[in-house]
Amino acid sequence: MSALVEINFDGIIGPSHNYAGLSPGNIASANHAGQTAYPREAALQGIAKMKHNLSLGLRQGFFMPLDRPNSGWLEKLGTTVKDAEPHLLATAFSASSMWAANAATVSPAPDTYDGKCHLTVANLQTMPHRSHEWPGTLAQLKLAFANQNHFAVRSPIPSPFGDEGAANHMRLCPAHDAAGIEIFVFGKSGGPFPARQHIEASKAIARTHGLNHDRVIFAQQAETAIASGAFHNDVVAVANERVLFTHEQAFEQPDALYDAIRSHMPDAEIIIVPTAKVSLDDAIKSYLFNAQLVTLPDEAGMALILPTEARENDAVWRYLTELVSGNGPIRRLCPVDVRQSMANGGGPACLRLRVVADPETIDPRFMATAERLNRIEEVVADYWPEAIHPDQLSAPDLIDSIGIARSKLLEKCALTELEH
Ligand code: SUG
Repeated sequence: MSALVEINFDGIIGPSHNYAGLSPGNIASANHAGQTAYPREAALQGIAKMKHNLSLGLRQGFFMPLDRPNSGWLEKLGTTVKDAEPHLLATAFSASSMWAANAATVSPAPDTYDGKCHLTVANLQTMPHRSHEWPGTLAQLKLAFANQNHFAVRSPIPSPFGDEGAANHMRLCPAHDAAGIEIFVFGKSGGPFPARQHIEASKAIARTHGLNHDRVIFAQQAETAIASGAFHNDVVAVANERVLFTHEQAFEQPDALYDAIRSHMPDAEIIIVPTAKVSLDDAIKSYLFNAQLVTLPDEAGMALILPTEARENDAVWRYLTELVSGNGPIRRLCPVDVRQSMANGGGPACLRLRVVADPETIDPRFMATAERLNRIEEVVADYWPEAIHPDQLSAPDLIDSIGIARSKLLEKCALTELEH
């Protein structure tokens, strides 16, 4: 018998972390464009979040940062790290694979026709700096989930259908190891910002993962939400087991979605945060929904692992404090400091990919323990650049130090086969 549990795989924040303003429609990325970033501090914040979650009794894994700047990608464009125009160099440099919620869409084994956990690597084709992530991500997924009795790791959905992975996918289930309902959230083009998740990609994933038609829902993201800066659905909604926690303005046709959920799962609990209490702008600024909504193993109830920014917003904190003081399923608030990632639009939930699996079936090199995180922390403290300003990206010393930093980490984690 295998024991299926939820494991959160966080992207370790890479040594090339910087603020280049590469994501139109992502307000934090635009607002911080051109500022100095602190990769060492960023990665330490990410590791502290993983340690925090381990201390709650949650299972934790991680992914390695990708090789940046991506010289192979620049080569395909007929240029080199030395000669690339600044905008292309920034595009090749991005540490955006840290946001592992965009690595893949995951359908756990109890939901699929063949009883395997299916993972489709996201093509991320809408944003140029993210479009070249998938080969590096796929290489890691193939290693981590190499056990073909339990996993099917799938190639990306072909162009032109944009797919951004788990950030636009939610699962409701009585318990993680039981069959669930999978909700695919897509956007429609035509607004001021790109709609990154295309319905054709979502439908293709539901088909290729072999999901039962009767347990799949497709829901359109509200156009106002995308226009206000919710470039992924996980900025305005999050689900865990039988709970959906959502902003009132997250979906284009919210009532139809709630009805569909209730008809599939009568005991689903839908917590709708009204605009009158938390405006869409406050929700997007504070990232209260970009929380990890987790079931606490040792306590009754669930916790929200939220960014500290949620505590700093009065309306948001008032709402949340009230929420956890009631008798609802969410009982605990755990603010974590991931400010360096937040400044590029990535909260606690963006930094992780949820996989429901038996930990014994996963390559142990990707699984976290407090001790392994300490060792990773040492590499980060010794080798990650302290600061990067976007004007510095062509500096040869910086490029060398980023390469060395990643190699040291791969060595420490015995993952040198991911070197190139
Ligand atoms: O794709 N930011 C990422 C943030 C991703 C957040 N993920 C989830 N919501 N799941 C993005 O927009 C900014 C990079 C820059 O501007 O340098 C960036 O890519």
